[in-house]
Amino acid sequence: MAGEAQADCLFCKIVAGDVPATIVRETETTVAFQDINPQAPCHVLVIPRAHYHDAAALATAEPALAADVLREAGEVAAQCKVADTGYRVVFNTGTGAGQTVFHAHAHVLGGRGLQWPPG
Ligand code: IU
Repeated sequence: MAGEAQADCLFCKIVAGDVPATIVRETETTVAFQDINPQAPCHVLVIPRAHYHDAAALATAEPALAADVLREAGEVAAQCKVADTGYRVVFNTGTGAGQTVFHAHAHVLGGRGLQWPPG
């Protein structure tokens, strides 16, 4: 069923506490944790607790939950103290765009200059 935890999903395991992560914020519907391979001084992933393959699937099935993830991205940026200087929220979607973990997640990146267009 849509949104159900998947036994083979790394991020579902982080939500369940079965895989360790450095959690920086939690809400009833989301978890935010440090990316294990940070690409910026602030690099935090915000995920819905429920499992969706990618951001589009999440937004289609549960738009309010997608909004929770976006709101939390802003809270993370404030907590990282990058909200004023600027930060980026990225949803890699599909292997061609670099998605490697197929549980919807927002990358919150900040604390350094960010180039445009992204690579
Ligand atoms: P992507 O957009 O699917 O490529 O992002 C997945 C991210 O998950 C990537 O930045 C990894 O560094 C990160 N990550 C993690 O934080 N902890 C892990 O155990 C694994 C990946 I595997």
